[in-house]
Amino acid sequence: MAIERTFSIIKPDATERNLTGKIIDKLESAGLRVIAQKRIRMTREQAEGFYAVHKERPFFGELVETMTAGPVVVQVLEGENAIARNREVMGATNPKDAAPGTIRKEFARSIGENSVHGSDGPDTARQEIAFFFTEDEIVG
Ligand code: DAT
Ligand code: MG
Repeated sequence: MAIERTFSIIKPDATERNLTGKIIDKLESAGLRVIAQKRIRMTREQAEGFYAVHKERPFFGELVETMTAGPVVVQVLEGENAIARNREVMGATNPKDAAPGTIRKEFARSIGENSVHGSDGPDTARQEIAFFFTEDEIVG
């Protein structure tokens, strides 16, 4: 299995409840290494650009509000099969459907405030990493 990189966000609902460390523990325990990380406040423009693929969806306004409601922690994760592995440890988008032990099952408040983002494929992973990080900020 190839070593991959993926992009992750610890969302405002989680930073607000001081869950950053618990979430990182879940990621690291799943075999993912944090090779870049910073805590930022996402601007409205960044949130709209990052989630542009969803701009026609009925929840887009709520999504942008949620992502700009407080600080986020953006990360690059590296590991074997990192993209799928991260999606697995995150759990389903709706915490009601998330498997036991996943981040969203344990921590998410709702489908909108679901604690984490993770890239869904190799192309989005590359784009999303480049959206928030320069190469020199990534220490593999
Ligand atoms: P995921 O974050 O699991 O990749 P997605 O890409 O379909 O899910 O949606 C992006 C985010 O948008 C999701 O994490 C939370 C929000 N969202 C998705 N569906 C929603 C809904 N029906 N109501 C409110 N927010 C929603
Ligand atoms: Mg998605």
